[in-house]
Amino acid sequence: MKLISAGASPFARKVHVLLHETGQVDDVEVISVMTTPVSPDPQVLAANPLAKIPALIREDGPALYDSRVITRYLDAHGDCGLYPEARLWEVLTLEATADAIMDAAILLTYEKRLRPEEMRFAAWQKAQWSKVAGALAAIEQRWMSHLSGPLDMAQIATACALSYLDFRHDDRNWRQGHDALAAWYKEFAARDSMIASAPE
Ligand SMILES: N[C@@H](CCC(=O)N[C@@H](CS)C(=O)NCC(=O)O)C(=O)O
Repeated sequence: MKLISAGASPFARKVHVLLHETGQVDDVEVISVMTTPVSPDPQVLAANPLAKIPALIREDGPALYDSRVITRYLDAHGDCGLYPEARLWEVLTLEATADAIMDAAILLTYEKRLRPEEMRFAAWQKAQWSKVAGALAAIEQRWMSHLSGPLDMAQIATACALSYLDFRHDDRNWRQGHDALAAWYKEFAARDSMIASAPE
């Protein structure tokens, strides 16, 4: 299998952390690309019509895309149990919450790095950050006991989302008002899988 990826992508990092945690690193060759909405990489486009990473190229079927599809596939492939049946809907909902943090944070990154200064829209930026803030508050209030349970894909996604906030939006100080989540993340970030996949 080949994984189209980029070092800075939190969505791709979910896949890398899963591969490390489940001993599947050697099953996947990583193809690193640089892609943006305004300058899509041709290899990404060939694998995913939406031109987004990650994408997983398989020998026995069409390329898979959307990180949640890839992680679910690799979890099944390695029989890893990161989507446990007994907690499936909780895992999927928390993973979706973490992915939504990434979506809003990435849009803010594109706004800062790609959009010409005179075209930036402060109210829209504020709205994107309010999605991040709402998701952080919900996790802090409702999901801490889930986060401290056995390892699953929702925990991995949450850690990748928080790390991306540090990486690109450090100035927003996401830890403020989220003490429990910050403490949980500090511990999770020390895992070998997180260190091995840290953004470049
Ligand atoms: N829902 C997708 C989101 C993936 C995504 O937004 N990836 C970003 C990089 S972190 C990307 O490829 N952006 C290029 C674009 O939007 O055209 C997933 O979970 O894989």
